[in-house]
Amino acid sequence: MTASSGRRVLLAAPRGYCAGVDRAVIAVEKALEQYGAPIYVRHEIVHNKYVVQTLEKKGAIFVERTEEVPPGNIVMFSAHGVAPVVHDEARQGRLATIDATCPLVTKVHKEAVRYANEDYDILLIGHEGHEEVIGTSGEAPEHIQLVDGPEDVAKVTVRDESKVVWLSQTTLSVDETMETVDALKTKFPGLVSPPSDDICYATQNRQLAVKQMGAEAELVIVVGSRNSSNSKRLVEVAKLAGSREAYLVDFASEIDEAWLEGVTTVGVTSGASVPEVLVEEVLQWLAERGYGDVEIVKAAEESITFSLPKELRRDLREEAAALVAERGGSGTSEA
Ligand code: 10D
Ligand code: SF4
Repeated sequence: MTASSGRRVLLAAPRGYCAGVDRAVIAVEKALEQYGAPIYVRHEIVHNKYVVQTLEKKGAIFVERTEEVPPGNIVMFSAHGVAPVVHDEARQGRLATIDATCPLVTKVHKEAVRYANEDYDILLIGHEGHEEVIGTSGEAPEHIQLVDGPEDVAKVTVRDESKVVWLSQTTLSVDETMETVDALKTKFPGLVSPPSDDICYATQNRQLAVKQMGAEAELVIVVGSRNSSNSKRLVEVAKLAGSREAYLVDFASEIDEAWLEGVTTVGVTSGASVPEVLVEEVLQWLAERGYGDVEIVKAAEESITFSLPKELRRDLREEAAALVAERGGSGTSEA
């Protein structure tokens, strides 16, 4: 098949790793280098199957609960953030900690604490059960209620309509969130907005790029894992932007040849937790089927970076050993 067949790929830019994911993945690698295996990670460091499998091979052990980590070890908190109670659990379990929470998630935690201290009712727009929402809600459980989309607005009740603020998860659909906010504002005209966007720059930019390609691409392939909120949103945004079909795949091997029937233009993008090597494999797969002509659809420039968690500058193995020794070194957890 030649390029003259008109078959082509529109490749979104930006796509893939955001600054928070890059920082978190490097933090696990550095911790393994500095302290040696095992490094325990509470929850998937980022929601990507390939990243988790690769880090497991290097000596990371992923657990869902702090109590699963034996005393005297190092545990890292994932980029999605944790509730304060999780820091308490780690102390109780005599664990040295590294916090890989994305600074933009921490920003939302701080907003939640500030509004809770001012006794606001906080309406947190986000997806029920998502790790980030669990962490943010844990900052002020008595003040925060979850609003999981516009259809949830009807059931929201507040103590004082003049003291209500909305905050959000960082990886939501921008358009759907604005729908939810509009519905909340109709119900509570005095609703206060967060001081700056909670949906982060990376989520917004990846959605913008997909919107730009959605009108032209009959098919959009989003590389990302099933549990990745921001990756799933890209599929929804592609369909709303006009793409006939949009699919989420972890690996090129999951693409179905039948998806290409009657398709001239394929859009390709990836979620914020997806390494570029997985996109390259998808591009290679498409090129082998006549879609070798690749055009970049650029929606934004990104240059933001975050410094690594400060705990990586300390001797955490020594700290973890001291935590066990100071309480008698029995090796049993009090948590
Ligand atoms: O599910 P998600 O989109 O929140 O997480 P993922 O790990 O896929 O992407 C990075 C986003 C983070 C850590 C939340 F800010
Ligand atoms: Fe941080 Fe945004 Fe990346 Fe989440 S998606 S880790 S908030 S930069």
